[in-house]
Amino acid sequence: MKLIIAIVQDEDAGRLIGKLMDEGFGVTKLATTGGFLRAGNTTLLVGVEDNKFDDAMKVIEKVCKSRKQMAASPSTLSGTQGAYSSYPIEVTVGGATVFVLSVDQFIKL
Ligand code: 2BA
Repeated sequence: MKLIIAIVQDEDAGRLIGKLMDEGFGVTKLATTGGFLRAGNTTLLVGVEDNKFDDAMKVIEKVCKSRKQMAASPSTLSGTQGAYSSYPIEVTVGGATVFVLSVDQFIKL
């Protein structure tokens, strides 16, 4: 068994959960925050049998879209007086950031 940890954009989360559930996967949704943008995103935990792993990944790949977002650059030191400035930069977020873990045991009590 594998545990898929998928960090996705909030905009894709509802549809992704629906599609995964329709295909019989168990899903847990966590409300999370990205460290760089400091904006909300969604982390899904999906436990899948090895023979269903590819099917689950296909659903994630199909639903999750990459999008461009504006973010403030990290502050940079400028001038001699130690003034800090930041400027907007464009970043491409997603489709999905996925971690795959092997599961030792899956227990329901
Ligand atoms: P955030 O940390 O808010 O990052 C949002 C997007 O900002 C990233 O999209 C990437 O395009 C950009 N970005 C992140 N760090 C950057 C940096 N130091 N300099 C320039 N641009 C940077 P994604 O790569 O698609 O990541 C989407 C979200 O997935 C991240 O949101 C974070 O919540 C999670 N994530 C990505 N890589 C991760 C990792 N190695 N470990 C844990 N979570 C991760």
